[in-house]
Amino acid sequence: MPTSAPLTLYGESFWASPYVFSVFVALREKQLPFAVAEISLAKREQHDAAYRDRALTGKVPALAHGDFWLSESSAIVEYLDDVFPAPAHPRVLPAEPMARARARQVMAWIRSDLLALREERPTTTMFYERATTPLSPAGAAAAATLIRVAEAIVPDTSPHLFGAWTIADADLTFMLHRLILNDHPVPARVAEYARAQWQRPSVQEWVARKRVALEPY
Ligand SMILES: N[C@@H](CCC(=O)N[C@@H](CS)C(=O)NCC(=O)O)C(=O)O
Repeated sequence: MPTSAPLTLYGESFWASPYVFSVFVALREKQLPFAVAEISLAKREQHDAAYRDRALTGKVPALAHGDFWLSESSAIVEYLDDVFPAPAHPRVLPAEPMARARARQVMAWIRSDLLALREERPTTTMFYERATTPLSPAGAAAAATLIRVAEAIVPDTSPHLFGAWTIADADLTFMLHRLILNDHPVPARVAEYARAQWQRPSVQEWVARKRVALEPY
């Protein structure tokens, strides 16, 4: 695949998916030109054979690079760093192996744990109406775990987890904003880290996006 082949990010119409967010930010940070195609989850377009058979999983995001299709957001992020390497394209994962492993750990954990928090503070409460019900004991426990881990890994002396910005900063910040935007108390140092990360231009481009009215999906 020539690296100059066109890139298309398949996202969803409400611009609320944390996984599409991660790939969108990675593409922007790598300064790659790309098109966006919106799949309507409300119309269940992710299950249309034309999309599903290429994306394999029938989920968003998928990235098409020419005729090569890839889904799973963290696989896409790693592909982008492999195929569009530094210094021509800024890295989105740390260069140093232990830091890179830690970044992947944070990303895998965010994608696989904290289910109650993801369910009770869905991303629609970040970009549409705020949550109206308190967290259940399971949701509160997940929030406490997120805060404990963030307190352990957010450094005192740097605005980023690994010296320079990486996509793990964006993913952790997105997860923390499920709490922050819904007025859940977050310790000052972690809140300050997340609020500063939220101002990053690639992140703000996503946040400030004009969104269509929310439909059930
Ligand atoms: N592990 C996947 C998760 C992707 C995912 O769950 N995407 C959701 C949108 S946030 C989706 O496509 N849902 C539609 C469905 O499951 O039918 C990734 O990291 O890309």
